[in-house]
Amino acid sequence: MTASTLRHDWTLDEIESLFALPFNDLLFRAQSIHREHFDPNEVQVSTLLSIKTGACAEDCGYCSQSAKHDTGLERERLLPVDEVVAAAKAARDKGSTRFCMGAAWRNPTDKNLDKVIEMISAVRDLGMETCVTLGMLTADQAGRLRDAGLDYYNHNIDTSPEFYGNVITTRTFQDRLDTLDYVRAAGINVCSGGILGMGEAGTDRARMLQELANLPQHPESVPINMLVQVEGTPLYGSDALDPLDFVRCIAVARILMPQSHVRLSAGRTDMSDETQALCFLAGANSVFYGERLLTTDNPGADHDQALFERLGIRMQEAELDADRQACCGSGH
Ligand code: SAM
Ligand code: DTB
Ligand code: SF4
Repeated sequence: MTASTLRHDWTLDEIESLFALPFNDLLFRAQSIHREHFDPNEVQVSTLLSIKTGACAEDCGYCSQSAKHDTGLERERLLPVDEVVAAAKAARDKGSTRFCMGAAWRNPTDKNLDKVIEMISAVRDLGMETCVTLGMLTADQAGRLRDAGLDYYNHNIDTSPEFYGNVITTRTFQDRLDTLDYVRAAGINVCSGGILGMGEAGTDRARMLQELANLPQHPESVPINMLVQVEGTPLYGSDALDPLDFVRCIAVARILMPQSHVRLSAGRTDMSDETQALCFLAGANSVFYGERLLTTDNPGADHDQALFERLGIRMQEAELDADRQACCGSGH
């Protein structure tokens, strides 16, 4: 299948029919498509760092960092560049190839962006791929990030347009799409996905994937998060999702967006190794790696290395362009 045959016209009925397939049929189909486009035994690994923590003006119902929820999280100002570089080096030394820096902002100011651009340059110089997630951007800010050499911008649509207002009231679904447009137009790789287990219906999961798959270009990276329940957030106490429904969602994402990296993202500490193995079989080929996500725990690198070994999975090398290969090598 070439890029030109990728579909962007999936109907809700088609997607719901995929979800309704017997589990084995769905996984077989997803794994077959996965193998057409990727090495089935290779997983991309990214490491997260919260570069500005807490006191966020948005009210996202799942998030530990909203100023509107009392989660006991200690707020931190923007980290100094040398601390960010030290964390990136440590991640690189453990085999991570992409460093994702997250800030609890509704949107960055231009001054904020100057500092983040310094961080991007310094992390690039380590031979790592760079990703940032800073909230809403203007078209001009997206251009500045592109000029700084940023590889990926993460901005999740989080859920279906219909369920969105149940989770977030301080911005609209359309605001998210607008930022994704600016990022795409600037020529930065798009990382966009969502969260499962927030009390959404099956149709909302299908609608969320439909929105992602029917973007003019599929996001290069699609993080599928299982809600990490944080005490003090409105979504704390939501009914847990059946792990097999999570696996189904990964499989459908793989079928709809065959060339994208589908990331088994937050929530892995609450998943068995066997559930994670099923996610890889369903076509997940990326994870967050390292003991911390942004403010919550992730399985440690040792645990993941042992799991990869049990499954015969290799960690993917960084995909740097020729100039950066010459200057920085593979980063190891
Ligand atoms: N403030 C920026 C924004 O919202 O785009 C960037 C950081 S924000 C923490 C990045 C993404 O992490 C959110 O869009 C959401 O999908 C995911 N996320 C945040 N808290 C989560 C949680 N408790 N469980 C699962 N995913 C979560
Ligand atoms: C994404 O989809 N998940 C990551 C990343 N993109 C920025 C964040 C997960 C955050 C989980 C909760 C926390 O650690 O605060
Ligand atoms: Fe702020 Fe992002 Fe958390 Fe929403 S998800 S409260 S925008 S840090």
